[in-house]
Amino acid sequence: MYFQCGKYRLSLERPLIMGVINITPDSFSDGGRFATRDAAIAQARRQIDEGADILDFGGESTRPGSDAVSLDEERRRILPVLEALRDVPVPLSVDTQKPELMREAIAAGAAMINDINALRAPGALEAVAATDAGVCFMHMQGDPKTMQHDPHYDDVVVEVRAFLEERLVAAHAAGMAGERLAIDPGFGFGKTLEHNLALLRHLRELSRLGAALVAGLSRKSPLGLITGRAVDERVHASVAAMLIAVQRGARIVRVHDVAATRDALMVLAAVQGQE
Ligand code: HH2
Repeated sequence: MYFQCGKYRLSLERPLIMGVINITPDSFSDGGRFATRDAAIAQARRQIDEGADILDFGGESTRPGSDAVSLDEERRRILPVLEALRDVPVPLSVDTQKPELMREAIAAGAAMINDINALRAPGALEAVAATDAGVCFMHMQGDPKTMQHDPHYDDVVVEVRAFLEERLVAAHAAGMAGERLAIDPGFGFGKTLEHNLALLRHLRELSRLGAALVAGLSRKSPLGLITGRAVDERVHASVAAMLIAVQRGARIVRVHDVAATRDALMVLAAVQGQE
């Protein structure tokens, strides 16, 4: 199985590491650390050295309670970084909900669009479908401002799976080849601890939908609830959750701590090689 994004054809035989770089002042875990162009570029190069297979840039925090950012501001944060990294040897992904920025980012060299809103904004599906970029469709209940107020599902696994299936059907109808599509249950996006645990427990069911399965648990609040640790002390829990996700079918892991993730995946690969 492959994930095709832009000129890159990535084998999913081994799990891929998607390094997160938030060019924002307010992201929940790295807010402010990579908010300038130079800091974001340096972090991108560091993550490549540490073993990142894809770099995912965000110009708008979507942590619970966050406010939306204007197109101009998001553009100002993202585009100069993409332009500076045009020649790096890994695909660049942009985490955005805005169709205009999707188009501009792809023109500036992005090979992938990662949308927490799963291309539901008017014009978003069309903006990406006409290109050769890969796309990640993520599930979210509500919107970031209010999503953690009172999340409710009758059956979270059934509902998330149905949503992702519907988005895959929409992508196919828009002419997108299956190899360009990734799906993500959206850990922490309109979900209680129990909802997140149920999704992780049953992740295998989502891996059977035929698209590359992405999991983003890195440093998130469910790990804080389980361990009692603050956001900058959640690396070990993040690595544990990531390994569980991979063993249940995740093929792309979205993480802040690339080196720790890579070491853990090397141990897993060594053990699997002996089986
Ligand atoms: N999580 C975040 C943002 N984008 N995209 C995908 N596909 N999956 C995720 O789980 C996901 C995502 C939130 O994390 P982060 O980017 O670190 O924080 P913030 O939204 O505060 O910038």
